[in-house]
Amino acid sequence: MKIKLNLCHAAFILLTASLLIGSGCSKKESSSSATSTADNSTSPFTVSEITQTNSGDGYFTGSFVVPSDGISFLLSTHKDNNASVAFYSLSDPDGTDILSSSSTPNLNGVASGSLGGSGYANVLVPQSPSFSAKAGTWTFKAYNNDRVKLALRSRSTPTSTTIVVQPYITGTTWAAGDLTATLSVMSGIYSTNGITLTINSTITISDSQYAAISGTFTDSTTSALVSQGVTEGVNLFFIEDYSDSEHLGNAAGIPGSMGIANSWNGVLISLTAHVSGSTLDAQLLGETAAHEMGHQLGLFHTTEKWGTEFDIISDTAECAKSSRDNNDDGLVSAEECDGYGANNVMFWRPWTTSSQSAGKKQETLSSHQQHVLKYSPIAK
Ligand SMILES: [Ca+2]
Ligand SMILES: [Ca+2]
Repeated sequence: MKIKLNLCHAAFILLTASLLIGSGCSKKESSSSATSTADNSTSPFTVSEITQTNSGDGYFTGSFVVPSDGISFLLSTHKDNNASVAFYSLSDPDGTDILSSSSTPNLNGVASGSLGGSGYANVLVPQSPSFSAKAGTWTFKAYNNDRVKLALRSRSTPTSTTIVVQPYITGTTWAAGDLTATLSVMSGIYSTNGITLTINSTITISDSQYAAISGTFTDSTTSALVSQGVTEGVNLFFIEDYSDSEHLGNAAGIPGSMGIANSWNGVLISLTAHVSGSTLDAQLLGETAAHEMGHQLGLFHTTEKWGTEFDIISDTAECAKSSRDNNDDGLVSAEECDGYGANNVMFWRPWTTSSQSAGKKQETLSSHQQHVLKYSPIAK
């Protein structure tokens, strides 16, 4: 079954297990690198490393200031050997820990920075309109890591929004020109939802080792490919195929990394999975690219496959298994969710081929989903 893989899916299922994060992500105490924090006043988008202090209780603490014209930030923790990393807390200038389950609202068990990740985890503010990058001093407590970085956006106002997109293509079956129609579909989807994409020329990566790669971002070959991505936009890697799975595409996180050249700075999309006859299905491929980019910028599936888990966005429809799984197979298909979010870019599964032929599409983003994208640190 080809689905749009949500890499944080497994973590999502283990929502309750996240309560065990203290032990599950326990780290040996060691010194952490400390470098000076960059001056955030000079540019509307900055990435800086935050000085941390070993608090002596197994955690590392740090703080950063969101200026009065701050719009959004992505706080990330890194471990170069890909050991597990996470934040214990992240408190806003009012002292509210947005990673605590007792705060309202909170990202407990939602953000990878709360659940923990292998080598990389983050917290995005805002990941829904319920959050905002409040001006003032934010403080965090992190588990052992090699560094904590802050990507901060300020100054520009999110009334009109532009996002830079850098496509790449691997393998020898398809060429950059074969993506023209696909990128046009993708651009149209975002434009319809109030966001202008600046799509750079597709870069061809001909090295044969990148034709078919693992969908795991910590895999050394996948890491070497994704780390080539630009730092000023979202990187789309149209790979010939996956070597270890049959997905349409997958993102490096929800969100992935922004503004840092690393293993999580992009999404993978399989060309083989989108072949129709002797050509690429530009509509479906464009929808998949739009979907994976949505993940990379922080959007969850509106409804997960079993119809029992939903996104944190209040104005997207939910398609509940209890009322919509008409064929009792334990899954909620696009057809079963017609009118309940199946048209959304972030629905978990595409329409069937026959529905697509009948004109069914997934091109809609809700007002609140658009808010998350318009406030994205990587947007302008
Ligand atoms: Ca929702
Ligand atoms: Ca079903």
